Amino acid sequence: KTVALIGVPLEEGSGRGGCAMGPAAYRIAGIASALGELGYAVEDRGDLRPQPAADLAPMDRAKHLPVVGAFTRAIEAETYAAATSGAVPILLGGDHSLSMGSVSGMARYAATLDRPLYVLWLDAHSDFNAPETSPSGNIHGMPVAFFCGKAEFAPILPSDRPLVDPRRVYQVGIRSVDEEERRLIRENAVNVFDMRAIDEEGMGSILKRILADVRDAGGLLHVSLDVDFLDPDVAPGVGTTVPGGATFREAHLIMELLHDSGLVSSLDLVELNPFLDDRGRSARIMVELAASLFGKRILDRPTRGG
Ligand code: DIR
Ligand code: MN
Ligand code: MN
Ligand code: MN
Repeated sequence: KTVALIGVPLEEGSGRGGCAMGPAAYRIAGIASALGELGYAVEDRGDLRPQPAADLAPMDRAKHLPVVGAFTRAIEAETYAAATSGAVPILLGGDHSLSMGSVSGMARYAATLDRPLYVLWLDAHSDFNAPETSPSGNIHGMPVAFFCGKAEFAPILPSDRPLVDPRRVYQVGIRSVDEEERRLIRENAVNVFDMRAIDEEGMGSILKRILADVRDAGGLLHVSLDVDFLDPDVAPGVGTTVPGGATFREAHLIMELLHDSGLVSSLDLVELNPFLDDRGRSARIMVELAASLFGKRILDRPTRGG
């Protein structure tokens, strides 16, 4: 089995500098050897470095659109190519606007298999703004609306591309939603599990329900992990920390359940800002979580219920 590392030194979607150093930090934190030790063939495809798209006019309400749009196109193509070659694409971000490309690429791949694409969005934020609703104009707050076809703010990708059904998007860890964005996620029936749901129901029980939905539908599952899903005490290396986040144990449990499910087709690691990190701690935690998702475990345990 092959995993393909795709570096995305993109920070223009986030409104501040630093995320462009993310791919380098993941490589220094040992992502390739961590996955290699688990028995995977690791294919590092290097970093994408597209020129800004000359055909995309700048927009006030979607900052740095020519850069983000050019990345979206390159990421979509590279993710699709990696998946088609039989590898599991792992996007090393870069800010969360990169998911416009990675999820769109996986949606195209899933369509060739005639299987539905599901998305597990692990984040403090819903990232369902459109340019008209965003209070910041930062595109990293818009990727879910984009790949669901609910924020077509420029001709970035072909208009007839496969979209993700928002009812197949599961958001876990949510604790910061903008006023207008709240209306959009409700209208579009996105599945949102906020921190209260996690506290009341438990992370394991929520994840098992989500995975059962994906399995029953014969779906592929794309996982998008934003560093700010984690509590700021666990992972400080991110520009948009929100108090009350997931613990390391909750995140680790998710990763092990994802591995056991065998459903994960692709992964984004996003929003790491090494400039804000504490001696590489957040980068190492993200690598540890990725390794758990790909099968690293503390103890062997008997498979329960097949
Ligand atoms: C806020 C912050 N909802 C915005 N979003 C994100 O600017 O749209 N922060 N994704 O990480
Ligand atoms: Mn995000
Ligand atoms: Mn976030
Ligand atoms: Mn582990």
